[in-house]
Amino acid sequence: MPNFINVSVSNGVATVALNRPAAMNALCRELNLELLEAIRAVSTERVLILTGGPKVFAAGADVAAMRDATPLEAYQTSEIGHLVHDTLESLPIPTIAAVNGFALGGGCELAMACDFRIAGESASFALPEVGLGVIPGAGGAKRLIQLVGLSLAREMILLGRRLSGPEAFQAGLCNKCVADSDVIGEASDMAQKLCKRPAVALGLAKRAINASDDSPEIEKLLFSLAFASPDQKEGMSALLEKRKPVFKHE
Ligand code: CO8
Repeated sequence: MPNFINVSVSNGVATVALNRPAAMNALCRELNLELLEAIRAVSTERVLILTGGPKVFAAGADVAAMRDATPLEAYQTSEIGHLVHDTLESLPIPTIAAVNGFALGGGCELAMACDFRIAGESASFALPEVGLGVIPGAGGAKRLIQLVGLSLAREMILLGRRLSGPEAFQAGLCNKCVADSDVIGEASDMAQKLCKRPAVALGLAKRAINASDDSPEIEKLLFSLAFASPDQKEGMSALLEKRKPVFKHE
């Protein structure tokens, strides 16, 4: 049984909840290892919702554990962060971060590694690392630039600017901002919509999005691979026959 996360699955929707309330879900090594195992384990479900619960998403890497780290230990912290976030990003199923409260440092980086972010109004997104004498260490700078652009990313990283839920939505960091009490419900609604869509095409589209910086050959191959799924024939036939598709997700 994991100590710092809870995992549940219902009708193909996996929910992984960070559960280290005494330290505001600070991402210690053990929590990261549990998260890695859980993410891999739910990769055969249809959708993953990642949440920190109703109060806080995650207040970053564990500063208490990091303060006296040697450069080599710090490298290992960054390495595990990259591994968890890259695994999350490359999962074959869509992922949704349901964010209430603080998403700071590594917590903000973790949310950014998900495909979608639903924020509560009192959410707070920031990369405060420079103020602690370090820098974002789990791929956050690159993901932030992709989401909000270089100008705002510089403000957040170099000046420590925080974004509230509504500001994060306006900036494109979040897909939706809702009342705090509606965050999980909104994430579940999105998960239900995703479950209705053909799983094979979703997985291929996600890979194509992640590989959009790479050679166009990858997109050509992923596009052609979609034609190996019966859902391609069904989706196109349904359109031509003016009926609703019935997908097999195979
Ligand atoms: N690490 C360890 N413990 C933490 C952290 C943290 N990041 N954040 C909060 N806590 C602990 C506090 O020490 C406190 O513990 P205790 O009750 O034992 O004293 C408890 O959580 C509650 O915190 P506060 O009393 O401070 O609560 P407040 O409501 O006053 O403040 C804040 C909440 C604003 C979130 C404040 O705790 C804070 O600023 N925390 C640090 C935020 C931060 O700077 N995060 C960035 C860390 S660096 C980082 O993430 C680098 C990422 C590198 C790669 C990641 C790989 C995984």
